Amino acid sequence: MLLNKCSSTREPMETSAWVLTSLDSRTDKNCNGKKCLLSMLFINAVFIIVFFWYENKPIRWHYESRLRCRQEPRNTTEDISPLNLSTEVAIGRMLYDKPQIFKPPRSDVLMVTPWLAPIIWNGSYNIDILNAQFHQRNVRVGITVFAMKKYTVFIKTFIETAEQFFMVGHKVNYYVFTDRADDISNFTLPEGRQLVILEVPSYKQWQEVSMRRMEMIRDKANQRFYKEVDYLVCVDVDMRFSDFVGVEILSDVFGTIHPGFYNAQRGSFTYERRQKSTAYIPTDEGDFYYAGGYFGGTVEEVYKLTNFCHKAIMTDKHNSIEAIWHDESHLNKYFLYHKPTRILSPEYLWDNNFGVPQFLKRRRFVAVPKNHNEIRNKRAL
Ligand code: 5GW
Ligand code: MN
Repeated sequence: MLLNKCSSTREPMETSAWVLTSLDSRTDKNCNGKKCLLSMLFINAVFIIVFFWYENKPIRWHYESRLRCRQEPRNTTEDISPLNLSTEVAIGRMLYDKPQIFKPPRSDVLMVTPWLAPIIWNGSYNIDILNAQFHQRNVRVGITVFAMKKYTVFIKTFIETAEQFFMVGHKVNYYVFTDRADDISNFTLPEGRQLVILEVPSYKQWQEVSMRRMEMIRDKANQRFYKEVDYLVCVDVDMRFSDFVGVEILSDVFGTIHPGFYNAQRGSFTYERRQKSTAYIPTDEGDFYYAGGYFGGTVEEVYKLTNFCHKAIMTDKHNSIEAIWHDESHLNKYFLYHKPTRILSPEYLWDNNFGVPQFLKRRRFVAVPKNHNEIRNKRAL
C-alpha cells in the first residue's frame, strides 16, 4: 500500500480501477456458470498484466518515485548505499609498452617492501598513467616548509626550482611557516598554484625549531589544510629541486629513505637507543632509516603522524630526555609501527656529499650546501 502514498505512481492504479468498473458492469448482466468463471479469469489476467506492467516500467520514469516511497519513513541518506555515490574514474585510451612479467623495469634495487608498499625508483612507473589518474581526481597538493630565522634565505631557490619540477601540471599550495614574513619575497605563480605564508612563533634552540615542526603541521592540518588540499608533502627548506617530483610520490602515508643509510645494517641505523626515550628502537628491529626532512600523505594521515610525534616529543621533554636526532628519531619510531604505504628512494632526498652512486638514476631534490657557522650560528657539525 506504499503505492497509494506516491503521487507519480497513481496513474497505473487509476487505470486498473477503470478496467475493473467497466468489466464489473458487464459481468453483472451475464453472470452464469462458465461465463462467470471466464469473466473472473479475465479480470484476474487484466489485474496481473496491469500489476506487472507497473512493476517493470522502464526505470527512467518510475525509479525516482519508488525510491521516494521506500525512503519515506526513514532519514533521506540512510537508505542510499555509499557505493551508489562513488563516481567513475576512467583514464581513457593510452598507448604504452605492456608490463612484462619476466622483465622487471629495475632488478638492481628493491622495488617493494615486505608489506607490499612500493619503493619509488626512476624507471619503475609510468608517469603518464599516474598523471591521468590524479588529474581525474582533481587532486590538490600542499607542500609545507619551514623558514625560521636565517633559513628564509633558502626560500627563493626552493620555490623557483619547485615551480620547475614539483607537481608540474597539478594544483599546488606552498605553505611557508616563518617568523620573518617580511623576508619572503613575492612570487608570481601560475593559475592553480599559490603561496600561503603562515606566521608562527620562533624558538630559541635550533633543536626546538626542528622539533616544533610536528606540532605546527599538526595544528594547521587540523585548522585549514584539510579544507584546502588532499595531500601534504613536508620537507626541509635547505634544498633545491633538480629533477621531476610528481604524483608518483603520493599515497596515504609515505616516508623517504635517508641518503646516508640506504645500505646500512639495522644495527647501524642512528635510531634512538636509550630506553628512557619514547623514540627507542631495539637493535633487532627496523626496516629503513627514514629522513626527517621528507614525509607526507593524506591530510588525515599526516595529522596522525605529526600528532603522534609531537606527543612523543612532549613526553620525552617531560622526562628530561631528547631523542638523538630529534623529530627524525620520533618519525622513525612512528614508521616502525605504522608502516608507510609508499617509500621514496634516495632519488627524492640526496646530498652530493654522498657522491653519485650507479643505482641513482635521478637526483630530484638535493641539499643546498650551507655554511653552518653563518646560517645556524650555534650548531657545529
Ligand atoms: C638552525 C640551527 C641549527 C639547525 C637548524 C636550524 C633551523 C632549521 C633554523 O634556524 N630555521 C629553520 O627554519 N630550520 C628548519 O628546520 C628548516 O626548514 C630546515 O630545513 C629544517 C631542518 O634543519 P636543517 O635543514 O638545518 O637540518 P639538516 O639535518 O638537514 O642539516
Ligand atoms: Mn636540511
